Amino acid sequence: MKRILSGIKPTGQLTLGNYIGALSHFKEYQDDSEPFIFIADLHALTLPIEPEELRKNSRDIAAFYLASGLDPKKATIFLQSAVPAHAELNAIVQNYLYMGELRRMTQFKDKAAKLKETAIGLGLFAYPVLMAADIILYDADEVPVGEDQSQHVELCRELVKRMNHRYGDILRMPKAVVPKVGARIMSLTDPSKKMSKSDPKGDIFLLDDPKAMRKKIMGAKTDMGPTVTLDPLEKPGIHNLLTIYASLDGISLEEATHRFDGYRYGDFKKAVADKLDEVMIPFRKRYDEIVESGSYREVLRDGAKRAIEVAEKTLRRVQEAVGLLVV
Ligand code: ATP
Ligand code: LTN
Repeated sequence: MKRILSGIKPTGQLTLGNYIGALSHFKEYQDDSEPFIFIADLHALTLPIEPEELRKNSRDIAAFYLASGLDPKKATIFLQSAVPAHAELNAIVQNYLYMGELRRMTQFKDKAAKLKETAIGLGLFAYPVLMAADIILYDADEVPVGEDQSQHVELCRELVKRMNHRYGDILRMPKAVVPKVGARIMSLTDPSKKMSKSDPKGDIFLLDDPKAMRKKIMGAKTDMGPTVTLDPLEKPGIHNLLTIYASLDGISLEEATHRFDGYRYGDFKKAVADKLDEVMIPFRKRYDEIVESGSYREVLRDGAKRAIEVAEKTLRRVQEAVGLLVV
């Protein structure tokens, strides 16, 4: 069966961008593939974070995975830090990726630009190395992610090519799968910037109450001209709202544009807010129930057991291939 792997790092409250670009797609694979879906908590340590916040964010992501419809009988859901093989494989594969390559990564450049040189941790620089280890460990065929992560998956492909060339075909070649609509949801206050949980201006958070979500949609920055048309360059704000609507409704951007052709901005925004209610209110209810019941704990424990079994096998294979003495 096809293997799927993806994760989200618990660096802050999840946004609508995380939901539309990544989270909402994971369940689509569980009937005909084998999804491994994890909480990238080691990755969350690459920037300073309070211990209590990290713990709460990790729990929230587990609950969001379940609330999104992932079924723990079909998908393996686990914490990255609960599977030691991630760190072990990281220690091996870091020798096959190069400083020049890592320095070119957009995410590193963006995050490092906000820090003093002396405050840039080694983990932030080496972030894509650990991410490559995550992917390789489960022999993933496909990695569903938002657009901003595809560069990291490309680098992982480069690593696989390199190691397979050197040691024979020991690793599966993964590929990034980016959604056709909604791979890059933009900030509602500045549609030239990605909606991002670490830069919360213009974000909709999955834990916002419905009133707050509506207010943010109604106040979203729009563009010149009174009515809805599809024009990503001249009307980036409207384009973003059309993308949000289309993704939540499961239709194409063209269909959404057709549906709102000639609508005034206010009426269109109201329809987007209504659609958001329709999807988010039941989602939030499921999340509350899962957190309340604590059922995510057992899911994570069982998931880690299953993940360890699979990951250990790949780790052995790589250890043997590179010449470590396995006894
Ligand atoms: P941070 O701000 O901490 O860097 P983030 O909000 O960019 O975080 P990640 O944890 O890096 O979120 O991403 C989790 C998943 O959500 C990834 O697959 C990523 O590509 C996707 N994603 C993040 N932001 C967006 C967005 N604005 N639109 C679509 N997908 C997104
Ligand atoms: N970098 C990802 C999280 C992540 C990931 C992965 C995604 C860590 N390891 C492996 C897919 C595959 C992010 O969401 N920023």
